[in-house]
Amino acid sequence: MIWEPKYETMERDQLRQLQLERLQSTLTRVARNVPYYRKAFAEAGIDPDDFRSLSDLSRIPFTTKAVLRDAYPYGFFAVPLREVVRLHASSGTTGKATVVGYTAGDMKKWASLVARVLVAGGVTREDVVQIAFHFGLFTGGFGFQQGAEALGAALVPASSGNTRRQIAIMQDFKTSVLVCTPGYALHLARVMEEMGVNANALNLRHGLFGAESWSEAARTQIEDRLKLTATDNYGVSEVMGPGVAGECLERSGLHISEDHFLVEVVDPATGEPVAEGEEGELVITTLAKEAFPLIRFRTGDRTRLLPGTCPCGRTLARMARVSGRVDDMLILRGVNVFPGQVESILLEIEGTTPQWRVVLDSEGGLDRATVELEVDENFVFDRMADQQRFLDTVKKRLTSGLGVGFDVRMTEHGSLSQEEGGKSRRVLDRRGA
Ligand code: DLL
Repeated sequence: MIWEPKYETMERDQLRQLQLERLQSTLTRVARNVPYYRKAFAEAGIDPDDFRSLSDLSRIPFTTKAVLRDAYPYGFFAVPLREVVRLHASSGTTGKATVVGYTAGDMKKWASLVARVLVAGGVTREDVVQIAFHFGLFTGGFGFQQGAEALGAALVPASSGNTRRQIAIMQDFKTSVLVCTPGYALHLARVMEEMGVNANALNLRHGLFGAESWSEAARTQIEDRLKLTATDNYGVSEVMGPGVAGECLERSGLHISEDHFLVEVVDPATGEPVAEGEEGELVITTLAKEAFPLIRFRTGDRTRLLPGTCPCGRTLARMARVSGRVDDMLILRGVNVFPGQVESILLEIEGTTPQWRVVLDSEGGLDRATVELEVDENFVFDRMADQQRFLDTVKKRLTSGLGVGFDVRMTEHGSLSQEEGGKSRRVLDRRGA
């Protein structure tokens, strides 16, 4: 099923025309109402009325997270506060958060865009949807709540944490769809196993996971252990929250709601567009937001646009799964390493778990990277020598796969588990300490 076929299967030419019209009106609105854009357009000699083609966009400067932070809290709002009906904030792991606002019209559109993602992931109005994202300033919980309600599914706002209770709810309410971070899904699977709950006896059919990077290996583990079909969905609070892009059941790329978001992929170093289909930083311009429109927002996320059409019938372009952040890229002795690559290698090795992190230290001016990892509880080492062999294997695979040496250390079970329902922190950088 497709939630809004009129837009999700629109002819590409028509879609481009719609994007251009919406872009023109967004530019006019921000030039009038957001001082930062008024000034930036004036400096770049841009008159929104002269905007004739989507390619003119490249003349407009980028909007960065730093600029948004400087305008804290309301400097980028394009409507007066009295028209705002909801406020959220980006998770703000570095420094101050960014406050984002929504008008009543924005809320309606947001609900619809999340419903698109839910439907693409296999959800119907017959489903019982348990949302184990945090409900609060984070956009995950409330974003999915609105989407599930717009769709007409039975929504269970379980929120994050209290894992045993989540599992009891799943059993008693006959939850058929789980929505949370992939890290929390794995945590749920582990606690379920500890409790002796058989996933086959649950009603789970589909799982929609997002808000952090996860690998195909993590997907396989989630599917095997929770007995559901797992899809990836992507969003950014500054841009809206969840509902920006999501996989359909083909699971070959995330369909971007291009009638609402104009995307570019640029070289993070130069800001120039990459060649078609190449990986780079995703840049998003909102096309229909009223309270908090953004022009050429640099997400910091690495992805690429996929060629070809999708058999599901949607004509919306697809992006590859986010491979990592532009800014958590580790440079170790000149070699670029992304956390997603580390995870892919780790999870191919029997006995590893998705609970891991890289700790960076500086030793005599040289970077030292140590991968700390929790080993699967059921993976018992009979002899010390077996444990050493395991660690050596991990070390060898990381080194040959990534082209740079790593130390590997096992940590106590549970020591790296992320805060319940929260996002995992993959990198601990102690080099400057
Ligand atoms: O994480 C919005 C969201 C909520 C998306 C629920 C999906 C589901 P922020 O807290 O602002 O918003 O974090 C946005 O999270 O720039 C990415 O780096 C990362 N991210 C989000 N979805 C994915 C994904 C929400 N599917 C930041 N894969 C983004 C990889 C993701 N990274």
